[in-house]
Amino acid sequence: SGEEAAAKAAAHLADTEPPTIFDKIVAKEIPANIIYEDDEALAFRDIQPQAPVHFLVIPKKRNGLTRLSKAGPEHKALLGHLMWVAQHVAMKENLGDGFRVVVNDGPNGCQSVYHLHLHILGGRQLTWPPG
Ligand code: D5M
Repeated sequence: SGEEAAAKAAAHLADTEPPTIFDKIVAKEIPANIIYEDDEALAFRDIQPQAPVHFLVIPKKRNGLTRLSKAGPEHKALLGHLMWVAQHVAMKENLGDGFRVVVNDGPNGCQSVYHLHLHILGGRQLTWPPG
């Protein structure tokens, strides 16, 4: 039924994990070097830059997306938007010669902040494979 489907969707969206430092950045409770903002997304410079240009793109509302592997069909539009923001800001940051987009997921992916974020790295010749 429609009711069941709605309950299922709500359960999937339930965000039971504790808030992270990124919520404080979204709320402007702690400072960040914000380089892009719209209704759904925020981009700011990483405090531990791994390249001359290194910024993060996050959804303002985590909405259950502690990590990429929590994504459901209801997140598809937001995920697409974050990718669009990544390249849009990369172009504003003069990364026309290329850049890298990284999502670390979970312990094996070395994720440290459990609020989905895209890393965008550029401004130098990157190497492959990563560590
Ligand atoms: O990466 C989490 C990233 O978040 C890591 O590169 C440091 C960065 N970080 C952590 N705290 C801050 C603040 N306060 N401002 C800017 N950047 C921050 P992960 O993929 O989870 O390993």
